[in-house]
Amino acid sequence: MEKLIITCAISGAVTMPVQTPYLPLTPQQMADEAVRAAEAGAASVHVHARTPADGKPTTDLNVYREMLPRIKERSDVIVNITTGGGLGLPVEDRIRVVPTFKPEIATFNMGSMNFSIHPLLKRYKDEDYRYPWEKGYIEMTKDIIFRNTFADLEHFCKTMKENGSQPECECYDVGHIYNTNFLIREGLIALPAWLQFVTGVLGGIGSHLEDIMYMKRAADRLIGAENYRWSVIGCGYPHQFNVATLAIMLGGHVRVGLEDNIFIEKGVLAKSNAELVEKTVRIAKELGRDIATPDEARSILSLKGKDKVNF
Ligand code: KMH
Ligand code: ZN
Repeated sequence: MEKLIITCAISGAVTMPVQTPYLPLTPQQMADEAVRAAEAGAASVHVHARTPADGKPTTDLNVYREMLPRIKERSDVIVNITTGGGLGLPVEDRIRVVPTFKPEIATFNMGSMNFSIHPLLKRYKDEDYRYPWEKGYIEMTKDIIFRNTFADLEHFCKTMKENGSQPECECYDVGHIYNTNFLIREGLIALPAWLQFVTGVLGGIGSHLEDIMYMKRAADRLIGAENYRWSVIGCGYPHQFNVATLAIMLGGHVRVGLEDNIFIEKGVLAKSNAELVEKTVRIAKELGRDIATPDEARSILSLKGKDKVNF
């Protein structure tokens, strides 16, 4: 079996500061967490930007300028930048990271959808929130559409192609695999494609093992098993580790990290992203799957290399 590529999603835009004090919010904290996750075994780190003063999701390129070089100078890890940005952020602002920083990988969200975190509201009282923006942001997600129209998809993947960035096709449901296949047939996504099955988002498919098998079977049938590689995200606990274990067994790859799950064990907060990576490495080792280094992951995914990014 191919060595296991572990991606660590460091902070994201849907984990709220109220949920865990361990969520990195500033460029320095994110860079430190990214380097530690890489030392623990992540070949790739997935990053978003947040306003340093209050941790609110942003597409401000200056925040990335503070973060990206701090990762690159201390680690060989692959840096995968979001083009999802944050919920409610404009499409034009989301894609600017690609021509600006020319990353080795960027996320590519495969369709418009409801993407909501509003059930979090029930868990917290007003006095629990650490920052004034948090409650309104969570409320807003009940009534927005995470926009990724076909025109957006075409614009995003053309921009990624022009900048040598590998699109990571985020598939939140089976229809997104059909969309990915459509863009492959249109010649807009090169083969082998890199798919991320994103499970457990409210608005998308669940994280049951049957869901993962269904996604994989659909991709095998449509795209062809030899024409794509896949990784899986399970949002929340214990899904993050359950779906990771399945992927490890099936020859897929995995994403873990505080963007998707804040618990290391039932009811116990992970104190860092590295802790989540370490647990994944332990599971993989128990199951006899070797872990890919960043350079091994670059070769598996045919990436252009760290020297060709623009940061
Ligand atoms: N927050 C994840 C569920 C992106 O950044 O473009 C999805 C994600 C997508 O990571
Ligand atoms: Zn993300």
